[in-house]
Amino acid sequence: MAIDLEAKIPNNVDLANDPKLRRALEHWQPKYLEWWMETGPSDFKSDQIYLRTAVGVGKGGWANFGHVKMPDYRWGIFLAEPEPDRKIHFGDPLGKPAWNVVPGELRNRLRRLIVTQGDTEPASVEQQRLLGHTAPSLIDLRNLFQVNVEEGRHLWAMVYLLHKYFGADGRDEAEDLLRRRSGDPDNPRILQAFNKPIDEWLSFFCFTSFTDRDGKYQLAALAESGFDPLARSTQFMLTEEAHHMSVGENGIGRVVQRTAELMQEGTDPRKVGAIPLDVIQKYVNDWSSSSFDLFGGEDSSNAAEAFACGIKGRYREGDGIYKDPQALAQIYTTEIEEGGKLTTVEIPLRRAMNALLLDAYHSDGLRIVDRWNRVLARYGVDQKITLPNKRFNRQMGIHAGKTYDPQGNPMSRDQWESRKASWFPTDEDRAYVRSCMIKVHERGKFANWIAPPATGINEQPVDFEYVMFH
Ligand code: BYC
Repeated sequence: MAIDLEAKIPNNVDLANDPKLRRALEHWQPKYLEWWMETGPSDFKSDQIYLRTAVGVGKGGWANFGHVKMPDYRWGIFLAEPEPDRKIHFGDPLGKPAWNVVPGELRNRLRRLIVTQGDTEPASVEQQRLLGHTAPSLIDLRNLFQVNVEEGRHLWAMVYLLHKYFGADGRDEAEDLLRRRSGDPDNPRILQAFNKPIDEWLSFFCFTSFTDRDGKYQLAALAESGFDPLARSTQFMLTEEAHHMSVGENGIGRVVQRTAELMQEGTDPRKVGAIPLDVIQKYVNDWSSSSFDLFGGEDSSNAAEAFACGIKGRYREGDGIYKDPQALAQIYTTEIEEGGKLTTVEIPLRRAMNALLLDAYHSDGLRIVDRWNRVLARYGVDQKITLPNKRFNRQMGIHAGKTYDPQGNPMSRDQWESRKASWFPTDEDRAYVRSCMIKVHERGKFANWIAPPATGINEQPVDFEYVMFH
């Protein structure tokens, strides 16, 4: 499908030849901009930010880079190229042609998944709205805004599906996506981690490391969908998502590097406004465990239904890595605390789809923590950052209400309460981290709590003018 970049809404979905849909989306567009102005990044609206804008879906050269004012960003609708004669490759409809319309009986279930996915996008922008004021450098400020505008584009991706395929209900849902607010007690965002405040950069980097990574795994599962427009939307979103996770992974890596440099030279990080390793560990514990909850329950009839009816697959299902694409008559085993000890439980595989996705995510988390630990080793620091066990601090699923230490060992509620302050940021830790957040707007300069990145953006130097203030 040709890409129309000149249209009011850039797109490759032939909006020009669908006047009803085009009008509906053009009606939603000013409301979206109003939402952006009200709850998007506070200030910086007249500054020129060096941003990447999606302009196509091809493998090479799908984006342009240039200085843009954020409210002028060209938010568009882009679906990956269709695969001719695509067949559903898992669940009960295995081998049937992929759907290009929503099967009536799947309507509610699909809409719920699309709305839940869509809701996380504006939520994250709202959570991060004040961070620009304390950015540790120009390149970090630019990366924050890049993540923000692309989360806005991901909202567009889901709103397109709601408008195109779900009639009046879809249009209502699209309006509601702009009405809910992160952290609002009366009208919060749907998933819990998207209501947590992010008011300093250590949380931002943990969020982009761990919560955006949930995004990667959920989008990858939806990219397998038998509902082809959802599969193609999420496939393209994954292209953009990779940068968001690298902002987090490299961001924490740079914080760890700065702390390690100071430790190597014998300076206490706390004396010079940098972040001690034990505080970094507490933030990792907090954000990773609340991201585990985003996978839903390990034993879930919702997940079983979504798999059975062909709308949400397993991670890399299409690569043919699973023996049985229908996941019938197989058992998933895991361990749960019973009477103070770990006991093995068996879950029919289809009901364990969320647990399987969490397993893949957790292994990926171990990989990034390992990367941070290699930085520590390079500076001769013999401490390590650890990723908590999947059972730790769970509010959703089979472990909710139970108490485990970060290694996953069961413990009593009293023991847990008495150790809590050593695992999670205390009020003092949070106040200290906030006190380190000092804005740096000079080209090529960095706050003292974070090392410069190894490279710049789009082959520009690290000291490039990533933000031009008006
Ligand atoms: N908080 O059967 P269950 C991203 C609800 S992040 C609150 O155990 P299910 C991004 C659940 O809705 C990726 N409620 O689990 C990252 C259900 O409610 P109903 C976002 C929760 O339904 C950074 C009930 O509990 N995408 O893209 O199989 C920046 C029982 O649930 C939570 C998606 O999530 C929770 N943590 O799975 C920007 C993909 N967990 O229906 C963006 C779409 C569960 O009984 N969503 N509940 O009222 C899904 O696939 C599923 O909705 C979930 C839950 C995986 C979230």
